[in-house]
Amino acid sequence: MTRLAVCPGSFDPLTLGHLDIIQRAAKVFDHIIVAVFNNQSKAPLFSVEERIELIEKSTKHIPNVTVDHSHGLLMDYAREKNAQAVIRGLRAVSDFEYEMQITSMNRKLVEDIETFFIMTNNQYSFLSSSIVKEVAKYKANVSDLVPKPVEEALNKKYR
Ligand code: COD
Repeated sequence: MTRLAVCPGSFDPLTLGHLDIIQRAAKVFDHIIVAVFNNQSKAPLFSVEERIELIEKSTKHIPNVTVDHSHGLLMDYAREKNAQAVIRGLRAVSDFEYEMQITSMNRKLVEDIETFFIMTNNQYSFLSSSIVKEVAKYKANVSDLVPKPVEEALNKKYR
């Protein structure tokens, strides 16, 4: 049986922290779908199409990763794709409460798709898309925070 996992997120934009989680998950599962969702509580900088393109460019070295998007519920999407798992990244204890709440609700919606948490590499534990956007806006160097295609896209946005 092919082990398929969905890696959901806003990815606005993809950071090296996200990429770290995707790479780790891709070693464990046969196939990973990185799925872009709009988080209703965040106003996006990049359109869904831009985010997909940036993730595709940044993950092209990982053969078992594909990129998709959805406007619906995560668990409906995961079930539709016949996924066995949802992957979430954890940076610090502060992520835990939010993730636990979401995971409990997702499990109530669909019982038999497990959520797996992967701890990020320590060097990315402070990193978030919001922090990256904040510093990029002031033209700081973000080359060690995001993949090259994202760095170029941020430079263009804030030129
Ligand atoms: N290191 C490791 N992991 C990281 C890092 C980092 N530096 N930064 C972020 N992550 C992890 C996050 O913890 C998360 O697991 C993933 O990477 C994506 O992060 P974000 O910030 O891009 O995405 P989120 O958390 O905004 O995504 C939330 C969703 C869009 C997935 C969520 O809102 C959702 O499922 N929406 C669909 C509607 C739905 O089903 N809602 C019901 C929920 S109960």
